[in-house]
Amino acid sequence: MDRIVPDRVFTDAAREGLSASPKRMSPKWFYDAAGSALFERITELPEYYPTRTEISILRTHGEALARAVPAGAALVELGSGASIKIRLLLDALPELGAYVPVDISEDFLHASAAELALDYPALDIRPIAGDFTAPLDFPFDIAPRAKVAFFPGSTIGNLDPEGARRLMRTVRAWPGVAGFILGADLVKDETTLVAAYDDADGVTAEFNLNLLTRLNREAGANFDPERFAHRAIWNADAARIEMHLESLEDQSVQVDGLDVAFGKGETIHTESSHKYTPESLRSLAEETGWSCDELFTDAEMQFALAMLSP
Ligand code: AVJ
Repeated sequence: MDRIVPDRVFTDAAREGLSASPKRMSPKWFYDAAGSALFERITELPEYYPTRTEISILRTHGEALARAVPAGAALVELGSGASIKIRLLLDALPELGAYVPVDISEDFLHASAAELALDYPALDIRPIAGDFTAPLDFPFDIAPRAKVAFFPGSTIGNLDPEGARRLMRTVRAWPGVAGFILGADLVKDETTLVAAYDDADGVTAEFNLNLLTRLNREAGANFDPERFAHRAIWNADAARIEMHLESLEDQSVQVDGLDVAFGKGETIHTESSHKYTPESLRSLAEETGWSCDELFTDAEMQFALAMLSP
């Protein structure tokens, strides 16, 4: 069972989001076991450039990034998923005190931690299952240590500007905070952006539609995924890609006993993925009490990794 979130919390979020207008669900609900596995497939798609671009930046600048991590510190990764990128830093960090992966998908988190332990037997790995936008409960022996946050993948893009600032300030206030390595996807041409969220193989469509399957299983809903379609659009004013699930007909769905009516063409907004410019990323950092020591990008300026200090 990959439920760290009691069903009630998910069900209440569904009732609330599907009663709202426009209808919405937080993208954090994508990551049940099936959704986490689908996301890993997305990262390997030819159209989905962020993961491989960020990995190339990590390969090029891993040594410089590692220098921002004091000996004995805890490296805390927010939304650690399969814990793949961290390996590029770990190789340059023989004196790391602990690695603390934080992820909402509990089974996936523990499986990934176990796999990492096979390759790094001397590393103290201390997973925390949970939602990283809520205050983190560090284990007693981790709490007093120096900490560096690692938030790659542009997951910060899932937060609206207000939420992003809130998270930046929360991390800034961690006891012992010594740095922040932050990855963000950059604004670019619309064709490249839309293709990354609407791939030819339909993996992203499956990832989006999997939310309906999860609602059926965990929130007592009766969606027919065949009656919905995946949509990805670039909202230039808000500098974000939006994913929606569009109802292909007028229909009514039950969710935990609640009647939810859809008009044909009506959507559930399931994700926003905000894109930054080097300038907007620096401002986000500086407005929230960080100083930006380095901003590494790839040659095509597709993706940025910022090295911040308190
Ligand atoms: C995990 C939030 C970084 O926004 O690119 C990928 C999630 N959604 N394809 C992103 C996602 C659709 C991804 N993040």
